[in-house]
Amino acid sequence: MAFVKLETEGAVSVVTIDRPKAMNALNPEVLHDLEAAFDAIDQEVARVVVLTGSGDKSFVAGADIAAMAQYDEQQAEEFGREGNRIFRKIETFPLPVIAAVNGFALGGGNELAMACDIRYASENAVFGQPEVGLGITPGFGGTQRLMRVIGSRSSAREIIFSARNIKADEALRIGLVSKVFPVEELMPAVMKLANNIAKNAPVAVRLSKQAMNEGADQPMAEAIETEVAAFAKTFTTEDVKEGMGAFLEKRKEKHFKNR
Ligand code: CO8
Repeated sequence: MAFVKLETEGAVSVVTIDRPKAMNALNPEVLHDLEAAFDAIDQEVARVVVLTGSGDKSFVAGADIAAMAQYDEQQAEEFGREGNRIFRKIETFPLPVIAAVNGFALGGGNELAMACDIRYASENAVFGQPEVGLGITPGFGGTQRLMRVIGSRSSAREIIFSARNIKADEALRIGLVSKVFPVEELMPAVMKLANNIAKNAPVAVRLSKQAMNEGADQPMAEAIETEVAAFAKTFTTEDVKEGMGAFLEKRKEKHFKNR
């Protein structure tokens, strides 16, 4: 993996897109390495994944414009399909994925962050979908996820049609990110959140993610059934006995077994 690093710190796997000379822009090789990194995560060990960009300027500055400039319609379709497949894989990855947005998150960068479960950003982060200014549409999920993430058709259209940049404070206000931190505090805050999530019952966390993902695309009556099924399934685990047992015994220490 020349363009993506995978490190595991305790229960947290950190995936870092590492192409700083091009602001971590995504070309087919970077996308391939990104998928390989997620495939390499040991889900028996890791409980949470953190996704970030190397350097202190950019999370991901989008798809690689120099590469795309050469594409014909068929190549564009292939690249768009491949990027969407990999981003959907991240969105539906069994473990929670936290984006640590440490700088530019433009085009495919914002789309990648939106495929993650939670976004924390540094104060210097800049978001946006600049595609229409380049003569293209968002192609890695932006036309679909931005509206779903911020919950406003008007704002999603305003952002995509205007191609304007969004600073971290506005991203926080519109719900594109959950929290904003001074640059040096971003990774410690993300790791703290990741470790807090990792302390909880892993099967329950995974089923919660699955239910939220599946339910988002279902009519409410079906979505409620999705939740009921997930909830019932947790009662087949050993960890439900540990979690509730610890409460009833007034015990702070919990030892979840991931089963
Ligand atoms: N692609 C390729 N190279 C890039 C990209 C990019 N997206 N972003 C930055 N780089 C390169 C620059 O070309 C430059 O390279 P070099 O040193 O060789 O000239 C290097 O990174 C450093 O960049 P800058 O000198 O421009 O650094 P600045 O700090 O001045 O500016 C910016 C940083 C604001 C991030 C600026 O580089 C920029 O505007 N980049 C482009 C951002 C953009 O428009 N992104 C959206 C791309 S389109 C997209 O993502 C569509 C996704 C769906 C694709 C579906 C395909 C079918």
